[in-house]
Amino acid sequence: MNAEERVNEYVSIVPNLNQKRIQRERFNVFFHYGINTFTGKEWGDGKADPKIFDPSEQDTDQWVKAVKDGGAYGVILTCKHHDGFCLWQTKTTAYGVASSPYKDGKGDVVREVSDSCRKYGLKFGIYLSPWDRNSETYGTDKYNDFYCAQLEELLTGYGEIFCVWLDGACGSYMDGKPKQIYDWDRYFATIRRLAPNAAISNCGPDVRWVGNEGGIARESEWNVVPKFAFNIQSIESKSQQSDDDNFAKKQFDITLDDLGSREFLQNFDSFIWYPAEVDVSIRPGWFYHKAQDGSVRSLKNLLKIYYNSVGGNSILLLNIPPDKRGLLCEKDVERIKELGQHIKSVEREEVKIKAITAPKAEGENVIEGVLTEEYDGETYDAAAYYTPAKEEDRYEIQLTLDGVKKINRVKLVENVAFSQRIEKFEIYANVGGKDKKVYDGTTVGYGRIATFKAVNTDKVKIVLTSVRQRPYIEFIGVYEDNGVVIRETSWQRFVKWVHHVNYKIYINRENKKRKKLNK
Ligand code: FUL
Repeated sequence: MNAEERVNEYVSIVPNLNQKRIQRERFNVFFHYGINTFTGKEWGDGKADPKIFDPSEQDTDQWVKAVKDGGAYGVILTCKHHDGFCLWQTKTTAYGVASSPYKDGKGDVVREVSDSCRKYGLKFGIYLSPWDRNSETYGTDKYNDFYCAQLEELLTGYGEIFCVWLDGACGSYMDGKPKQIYDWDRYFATIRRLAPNAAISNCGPDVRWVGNEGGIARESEWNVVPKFAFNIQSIESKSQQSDDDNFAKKQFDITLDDLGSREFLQNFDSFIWYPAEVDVSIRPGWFYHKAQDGSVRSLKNLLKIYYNSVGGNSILLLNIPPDKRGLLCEKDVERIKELGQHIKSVEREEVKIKAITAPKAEGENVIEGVLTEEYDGETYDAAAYYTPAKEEDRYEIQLTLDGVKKINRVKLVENVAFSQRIEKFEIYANVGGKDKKVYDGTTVGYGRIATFKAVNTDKVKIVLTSVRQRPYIEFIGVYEDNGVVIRETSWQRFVKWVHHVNYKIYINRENKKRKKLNK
């Protein structure tokens, strides 16, 4: 492919409906809950006595109401973690709530959480760990039947499922068992058949793990990435069998700093739409530990994660673990409520735009279309958007605000039905008759919230300085200062720069190795 063919190829890649849905909603909550909640472990060995699962005050309404107030759209429950303990009434094993004293063995946590979700209007999703340290069949072919039977129970018994979160962990060696060969294709087919509207996340084809569990999204997050970004996960969890030359062929991994720039894509021939998800816990652990009550993330920290992920073209999955009582801890509830209040205040802070101008539009897709953020409830496509009639090197969009306002954020959304096109942009605020640059940005995709030091202005200019092809812009919003500025410190910028330089050195070395191998 020559350069032009390449760009044509990149912008032809667009999301499927499940991806569009989860990208629109963007913010979900994880509940890590199970036998580990009672043993205090993060990874159970599958041997803990089910009798210790005995929450005294379990109230899933409290969980779901709290996260709804927090601004989340859906929840994902660890129906079974690596220990194999099942939170639902399953026919596949006795290891689960049925053998616990909870509700005399008649309780069903999956039912309770999914019912609470329906009651409060949140979506419900499942986490079902493929790694199972309790199942006798683990490490054999039969385990794939067992796992699919569990999927079937969960996907047919609890109403609409919006997401199936597949964890790639596979630590058979820890229990002296043979390596389990997960039949991923069969798992995916089972999910598509029984829950066609569910996005398959993490080790699935719809949503990509961002590459860390610390709440950090890339500065430039791309949705169009090389196909390996998906394959490698399944390959990795199936492999590690021997140190053969297959290993040497694997030069790139999904945790790299850059997965989608033109420079990087040049190394590959096939591409997919694969949006990133940032999964992170509100506490140091995924499960509840009393000793961590003092380490709940601060609002400032959560906001940083929020602006980084939701404001940086990624999905956010924030974990809040219920405690031994079967309740979310008061501190966590308070924190998530504060986050929700912040998210909700954003609408009130949107500044009215008096006038907007941009290069001549193509047909009906006039610039005024970007002033509303509406989409069709079935196709999840934008109701209105702007696209310029001509291909140009740069595009300037001028906004006149309804009077002088103190602003500190600008939100940009691309219409991803036409892929992701913006590579670089700048934002200027007119101060004392002069344009002052307030932000230098890269990717936009299905959402970029540019945050900057508050400035008093009545005119804002957005300049797109590099695009793959003429842009399709769905929304532009300008927001008044709400006192929270989530900017990087110079130290953070420095650390990022060092990281970037290291990465460039790494890529160069890998490219050289690759060339050698190909010779
Ligand atoms: C990891 C697991 O090992 C952790 O326990 C947690 O569930 C996290 C979300 O995924 O792979």
